Amino acid sequence: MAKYESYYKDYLTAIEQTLEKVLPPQTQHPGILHEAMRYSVFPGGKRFRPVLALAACEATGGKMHDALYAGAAIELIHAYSLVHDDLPSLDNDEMRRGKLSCHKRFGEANALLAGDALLTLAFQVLTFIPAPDAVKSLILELSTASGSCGMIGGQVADLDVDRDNLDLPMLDYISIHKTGKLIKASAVMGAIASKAPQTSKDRMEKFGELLGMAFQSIDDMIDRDGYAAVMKSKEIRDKARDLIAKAKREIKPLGKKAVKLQALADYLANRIPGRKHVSVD
Ligand code: GRG
Repeated sequence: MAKYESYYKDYLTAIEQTLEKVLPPQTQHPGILHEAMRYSVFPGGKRFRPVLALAACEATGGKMHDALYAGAAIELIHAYSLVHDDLPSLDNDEMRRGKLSCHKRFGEANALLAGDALLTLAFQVLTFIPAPDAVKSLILELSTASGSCGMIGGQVADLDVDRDNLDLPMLDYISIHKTGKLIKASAVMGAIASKAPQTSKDRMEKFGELLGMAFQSIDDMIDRDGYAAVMKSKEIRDKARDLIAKAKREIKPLGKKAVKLQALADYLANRIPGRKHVSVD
């Protein structure tokens, strides 16, 4: 597959433009807060979740532009979660994406508040979509995925876990909630944005779940964390490949419309450490 950045260039350009549009300029009062918000969003990482939302939207019959506000909202939630996760009371990370973490650059109070404001902005952005029924469904999906029974629930479980007695069910719970729910929501929100029928939303839900699990497994292999504590590298690799293969089978019936979604699954497969391109069909 062509390099991720060039293959998804049109998506990535549109996502950056949308984020640029919705984030208040740092010249707007309170400048320090808007600067900290922008600092945490630009330059971004892979933008995997909004890319997934746009690809899911196209795969289910929409145009990528239909999912831009949904994608931006998801990325704002992702950015807030990283800002808060880096705080001294959580992971206490000094660096993020090769630069100082938000609290190291702006102070702890400003980082906490920038995270709050990114979270709040995400839901405001969803109201820019001119379809009230879709907005309601998108708010429900995003709030459920990122709330106490989703991403935050997973983070709390991760904090609580006894690191000397890790087991697979607990790691699955953490992975599914902390990482998987927002990735699943990205796929489902793409389908909501395309006004897809329930069958397609169900398909995106399954696809997103599988991809979310694979994403965390691969991340743990790269970071030698999480699953890497209880599984051998080969086992995690096989598990990730199996999840991705299942995900790809799930969207096969969508045909050519899903070519970019299929490619996203391949992109993940290619992130599995220790291998060149693998076919996961
Ligand atoms: C503290 C509210 C709160 C939530 C914490 C998502 C999360 C939950 C914490 C972030 C830390 C972490 C390593 C989570 C696992 C999910 C994950 C792999 C995040 C990194 O996502 P990428 O790889 O990052 O998409 P980029 O930089 O590409 O955006």
